[in-house]
Amino acid sequence: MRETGAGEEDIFAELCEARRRDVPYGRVLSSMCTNPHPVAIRAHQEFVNTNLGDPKLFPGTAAIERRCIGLIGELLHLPDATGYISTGGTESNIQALRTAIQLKHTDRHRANIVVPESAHYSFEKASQMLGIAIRRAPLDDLLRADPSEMAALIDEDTIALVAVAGTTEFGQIDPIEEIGKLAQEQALYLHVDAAFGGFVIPFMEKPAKFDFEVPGVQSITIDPHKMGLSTIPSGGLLYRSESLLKLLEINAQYLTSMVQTSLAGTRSGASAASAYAVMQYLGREGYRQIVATCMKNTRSLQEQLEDLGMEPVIEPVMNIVTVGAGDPVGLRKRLAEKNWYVSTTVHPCALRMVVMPHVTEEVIGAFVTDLKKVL
Ligand code: 0PR
Repeated sequence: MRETGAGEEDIFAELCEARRRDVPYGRVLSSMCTNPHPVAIRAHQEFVNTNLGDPKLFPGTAAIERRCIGLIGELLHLPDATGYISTGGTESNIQALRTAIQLKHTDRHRANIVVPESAHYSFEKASQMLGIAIRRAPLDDLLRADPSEMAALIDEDTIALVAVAGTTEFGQIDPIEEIGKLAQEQALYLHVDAAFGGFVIPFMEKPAKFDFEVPGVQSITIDPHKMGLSTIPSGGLLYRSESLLKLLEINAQYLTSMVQTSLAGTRSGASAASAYAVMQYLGREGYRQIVATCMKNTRSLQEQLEDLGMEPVIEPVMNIVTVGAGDPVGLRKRLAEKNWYVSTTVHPCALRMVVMPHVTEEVIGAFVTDLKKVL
């Protein structure tokens, strides 16, 4: 660190120069994040010095977090759900599995969880950190979890099942009602990862059942910083009952609140304020319009790619397009040379594009024009 401070203008010149090197969202078709809504940014700024790690010092901010969880609970068919605003899907998934361990009181070094092969890599992190084994069940032909394959992996050391509502790679929705039945039959904890789908599925024309409406679902990950248009970091972890959240309580006597359930200690209230503000501002109608536009653009991109001879891996269920393309990894690199960012999937290998709100008709038009050049 320097001995004496630098001038503010010099510092900001350096920061702005660095920021200019970042890829603008208008060139990004690989991300589940997008430009936050202006109302979310304003709320974030207003709460930038708040700390929900010590909620009794910030009772107003803590009340906003509770209202925020209330709104998300309503969206997920359980208005009195409990939970908290986390840093994102990874934290929520880790914490949900921590809850399942606490609930079972089993020897965690024998414990296992059963997840579909499509589960996000955050479950791998959770498995390493929590010291539990992860068993991956093969998918069906449409890349959804196969409940019978999951059932075959369950044994007496299984502590939880995971289902995904909006898979990271293909945007597929698992048959959560069936998996819910399986969880109930086997008396197992069921966590649904709707990090991406949570702010999409409820606003679709024919929403699939994926939330607390499904008996057996105990907790849900849902991220405002993805399709919720909140600022980063803003994740959600919701529980069917308060007793589940309480299993995470750690004594923290020196705090004003005495206990803490979140994984992060010090955590910004901006995450909750931002998510709350944008949900209030848009309402269901606002999100419905956003999702309808994303789905229209998804179909348009899909058709334009089909015209170029690229076959869809699955018909898009949500706003993610995946297509076969001779050498997807090579194509991805050639597109990056033209300053377009797409991603590739692993099983099966395909070119993947997430049609977030910033992926407009104009963006798609310009993207397809350049794609034709590199093909
Ligand atoms: N669950 C699912 C289904 C996810 O898709 C993701 C993230 C997570 C959990 C974890 O969420 P956090 O990253 O908030 O902890 N999926 C994206 C991915 O891994 C995250 C992402 C977003 C990656 C933007 C890149 C990017 O530019 O692809």
